[in-house]
Order: sequence, then C-alpha cells, then structure tokens
Amino acid sequence: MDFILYEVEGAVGTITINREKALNALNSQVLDELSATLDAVDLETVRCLILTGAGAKSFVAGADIGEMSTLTKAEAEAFGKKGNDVFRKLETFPIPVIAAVNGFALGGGCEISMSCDIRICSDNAIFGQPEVGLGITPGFGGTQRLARLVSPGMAKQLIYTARNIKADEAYRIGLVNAVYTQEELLPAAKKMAAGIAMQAPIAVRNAKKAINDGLQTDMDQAIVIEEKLFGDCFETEDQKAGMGNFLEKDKEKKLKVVPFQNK
Ligand code: DAK
Repeated sequence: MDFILYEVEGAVGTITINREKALNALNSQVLDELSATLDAVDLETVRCLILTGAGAKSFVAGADIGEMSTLTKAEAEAFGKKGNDVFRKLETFPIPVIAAVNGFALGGGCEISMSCDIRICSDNAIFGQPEVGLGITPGFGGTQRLARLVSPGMAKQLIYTARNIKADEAYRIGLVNAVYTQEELLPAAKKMAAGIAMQAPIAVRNAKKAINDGLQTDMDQAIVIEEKLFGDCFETEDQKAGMGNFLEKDKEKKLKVVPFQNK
C-alpha cells in the first residue's frame, strides 16, 4: 500500500489516508487501496474502526482534481462509481467507523466523513462542498448524505454557495459530534472506539444495521427491521450473559461481559 496505513490496537483498527503531499486527496489508487484495506479487516478481532488523514493539516482535501480534470463523461462516471462503492462499503461496514477529521474535509473529504457512522474533528477542521465552484456537483454522495445529516435547507445552502465552514459551525449544525484540540483528537477517537468495542458486538452491529436500514424506509417498515434485529440478539451468548449478570446483581461478573462473541 502506498497511500493507506492500517494499524490495530486491541479491538480498534485505525485507517490513515496517507497522501500528505496532496493533502490526502482521493485519487483512484487511494480509493482502491482503501477498498482493499476494508476487505482485509479481521472482523473476528476488530470491533470498531477509525478513519483519519496523515499530517496535521488535512483529513482529505477532496477528490483528486488533477486526476478528474481530464476525465471524459464515461471516465467520470466510472470514477464516481469507484468512489461511491468504497463510500458505501464504509457506510455499510459491519462494525462502526469513526471519522477523526484532522483538518480539511472538502468535497470528497467531507463526503467520506459522512459515510462514517460518527464524525469528530479537530479545532482546525474545515468542512465544505466546493464542487459547484469547480463546475460539478458533489459526486460521492454529498447531495444525499449532507441533506440527511444536517437539514435539506442547510445542505442546500452549503452546496449552492460552496462555502467552507469551520469546526465550531460544523458542530453547531450537527455535522460533527464533538470538537477537540489537534492533540486530543486521535486519543478521543480511540477512547470512543474502545468504548464501543467493549459492548456486545452483535448488538452493536445490529444497532448500526437497524439505524442505517431503517433510515432508508418508512417508520412502519423501519420498526419491523428493528424488531428482527432485536430478536436476533436473543440467540446470542451476550444477551444471556448481559441480562443474567444484571439479574444476579453480580457487578463483578457484569464487568466481565467482555470479550463478547464476535459472530
Ligand atoms: N486534488 C489534488 N491535489 C490537491 C487537492 C485536491 N483536491 N487539494 C490539495 N491538493 C494539493 C495541491 O495541489 C498542492 O500540491 P502541490 O502543488 O504542492 O504539488 C498540495 O495539495 C498542497 O495544497 P495547497 O498548496 O493548495 O495548500 P494550501 O494550504 O494553500 O490550500 C486547500 C489548502 C485545501 C485550501 C487547497 O489545497 C484547496 O482548495 N484544495 C482543493 C479543495 C477542493 O476544492 N476540494 C474539493 C475537490 S472536488 C465525482 C466524484 C467525486 C467528486 C465529484 C464528482 N464524480 C465523478 C461523479 C468530488 C469532487 C471533489 O472532491
């Protein structure tokens, strides 16, 4: 891998987009390597992922403008599909993914963060969808995910004006869950990831699926999706152990409801 670093500490995997000279811009190779890295994550042991960018300046400064500038219509569609496939892979990845946004998250950078389950950022982070200023629309799901994550009106304002926003505004509109200093960001992401990794993994996976799948449909069907995934938990050891420990008032044991089964 030239542009992706992957390291595992305990049950937490950290993927770093490592193309610092180009502010971690997403070219085809980065997208291919990211896809291959996700395919290689050992889901037997890893329970939460963190996605971040190399260096102190940028998370991802967008899709690679140099590579895109000469694309034909067909090539642009193929590039869009490559990105969208990776972003969907992240979004539907069985375990949670936390975006630790450490600087610029522009265009495809904002979009990849929105494919993650949770976004936290450093105080130097800048978010934006500048595409209309480049003569294109957001192409990696930005029109869809931003409108769902913040509000349609705010998404339209940000996309139509191509205006970048700072970390505090991203927090105010609900695009990120928390803002940290640059030094605190990765430790905070790791702490959150470790907290997720301590929970019953099947329950966490099912909760992710229930939220994601439920948001794609109406409430009547969404509730059925939740019921099914809730029911599935009752075939797990974790449910028996977790509830049994509570009923036995065995605090000692309660703490021992880790590690859970992972299948
Ligand atoms: N692509 C390629 N290289 C980039 C880049 C990018 N997005 N952003 C930065 N770089 C490179 C710069 O060219 C420069 O390279 P060298 O000149 O040193 O070789 C290096 O990173 C450092 O950048 P700067 O010198 O510009 O650094 P500054 O601190 O002065 O400025 C900046 C930082 C982030 C404000 C600036 O670099 C900037 O404005 N970058 C572009 C940000 C941007 O517009 N991003 C959105 C890209 S559009 C689609 C699929 C996807 C998309 C659209 C359609 N389909 C096919 C359907 C997505 C589009 C986008 O993401």
